[in-house]
Amino acid sequence: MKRILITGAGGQIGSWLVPRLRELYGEANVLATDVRHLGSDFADAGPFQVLDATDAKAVGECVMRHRPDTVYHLAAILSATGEKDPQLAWHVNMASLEAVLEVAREQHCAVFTPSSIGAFGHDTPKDPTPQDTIMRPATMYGITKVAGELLCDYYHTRYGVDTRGVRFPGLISYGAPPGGGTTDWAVDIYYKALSDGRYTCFLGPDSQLDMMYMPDAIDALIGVMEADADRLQHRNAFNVTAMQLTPTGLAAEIRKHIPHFEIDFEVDPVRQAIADSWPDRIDDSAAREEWDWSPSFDASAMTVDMLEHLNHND
Ligand code: VAH
Repeated sequence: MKRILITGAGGQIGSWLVPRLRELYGEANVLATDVRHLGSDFADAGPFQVLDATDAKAVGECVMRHRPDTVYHLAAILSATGEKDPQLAWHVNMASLEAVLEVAREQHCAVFTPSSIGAFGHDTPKDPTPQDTIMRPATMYGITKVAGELLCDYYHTRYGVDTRGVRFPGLISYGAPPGGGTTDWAVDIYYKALSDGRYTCFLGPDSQLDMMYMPDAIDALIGVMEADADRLQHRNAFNVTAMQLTPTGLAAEIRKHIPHFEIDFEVDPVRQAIADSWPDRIDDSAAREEWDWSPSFDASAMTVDMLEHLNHND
């Protein structure tokens, strides 16, 4: 039976991943941790511990107590927030990864670390963006993702640590709010469509980015970690995507259900510059070939499911 430790468990991904892993591996085997206390709902649902993932000693002590065989390391500062304090983003994203990799090396844990399409930059081919290509990101977040990919591959090659990761696109979900990313518009739009019938978008109308519905993202997180290691030509990290969306296109999808929905635009130059440096469409054929990646939700199915759950206040 697998034993799992998750850092950043209270974030947009973690709040979905923890219950899914507990269904799969048993509640007692999945220890959720986060730098802040997540309230009784979270803590009462299974093993939880406050953990600052940048504190190597605390991470080591937590691993020695819980004895996980796999660490899902989700704690990180995202792109837009990272640009407000780049030095903090570098510290949080890299000190925490170093702490996790070092204890994984000593205690023989497998490690999942999410990368992002934010690891690509202006010089990267935009459509399609290959699995193996130039990576010169324009944000501190992207720099930590490229450095993280290289560090994870190094720990695999040099020390044999089973490190794996995926480059996530923008992730769309209900429940825990997104955490200060450039793709947060694709989540906020659904909430505002229901509450106000309108949404003011911080990216321009035709800003196309890769996106994915959270149930597919969770399948990718678990799928890559359960893949047969002998099939993997890549490890850190795999391109994965499910759809390409623009604000105009997603608004049209929402209008199929809320006919009067209106969108307008107040472009945030910082987040627009970040989005402009990212791919239009990534090629995820390597993930499909090496571990059978295959998303289930397109924009239409995602919109039906999102509106249904939000209408029921999930
Ligand atoms: C961000 N949601 O916007 C994250 C993600 C591709 C975007 O990495 O920073």
